[in-house]
Amino acid sequence: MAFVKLPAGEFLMGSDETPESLARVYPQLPTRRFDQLDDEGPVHRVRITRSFWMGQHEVTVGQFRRFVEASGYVPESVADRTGGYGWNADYDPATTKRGDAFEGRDPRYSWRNPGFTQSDDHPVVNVTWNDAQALAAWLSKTEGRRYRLPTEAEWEYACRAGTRSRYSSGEEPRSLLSAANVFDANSARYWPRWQPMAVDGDDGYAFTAPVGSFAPNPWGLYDMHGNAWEWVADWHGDKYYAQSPLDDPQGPVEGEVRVRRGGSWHTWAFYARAAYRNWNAPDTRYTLVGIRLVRED
Ligand SMILES: [Ca+2]
Ligand SMILES: [Ca+2]
Repeated sequence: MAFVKLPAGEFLMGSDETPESLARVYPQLPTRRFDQLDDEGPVHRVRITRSFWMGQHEVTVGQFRRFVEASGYVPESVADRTGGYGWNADYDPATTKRGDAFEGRDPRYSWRNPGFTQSDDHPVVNVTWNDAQALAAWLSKTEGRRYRLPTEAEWEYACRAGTRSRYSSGEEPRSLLSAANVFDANSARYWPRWQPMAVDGDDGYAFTAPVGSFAPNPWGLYDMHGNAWEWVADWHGDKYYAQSPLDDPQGPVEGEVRVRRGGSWHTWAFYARAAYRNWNAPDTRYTLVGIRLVRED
């Protein structure tokens, strides 16, 4: 795994953009979507007091396979026998009660098989927060250096890479076309009813892309926006930013759901913004969610 050393530093975390401003940039979204972003504010200053090494890429299928084979670890979707989620050309969300874009849970889907083709250099998906912890613990033990998930603050610091715009590539969704694999014209061929939500253009990938296929951000990190959502260490707290400490915030002490960041290959550009926060239970596995690790200095 390649890592990039990030310096200690400070930045402004979060967003306080108004619904009116967002509606101008994302006119295709219903306006109620812009009223659900309270957890992105207030914008607050954060200091990262120590340098750290950020994974240059998302953890790949090949890397995760080597971990599973060498450690004997059984990923949660296999261990609990309920499986993961997957894409199936014959599956129609409209005829299902849940209406989800993907079929599952189903034991035929797991980190090995999300229903679409992935080679070893694609980001691993259908992995849980607990699986990410197991990978970090095994690597730490094997290599004698500490690996872990980034904190949410470290993640946004790394994603922004000195920028304050909606994306590290700029303010406009179209700036993602060369910088991130998101829901685009390619993906819309498979989910035509969400065509209006597709970023205006073709990024070349309907499903996951090999990591590092797009331009890096200013700090040399790839796919912080898009490709696979990335689990971070923190519990999610709706009001956390208002009480977050200045130095090295670690998230709420307790919670029920873990944060994931950055959006994915199937995510509308609005939800791939640097400030956007989403979350799931730690045993959630899904076709869109993967891992990026930090190595300590
Ligand atoms: Ca795409
Ligand atoms: Ca990503």
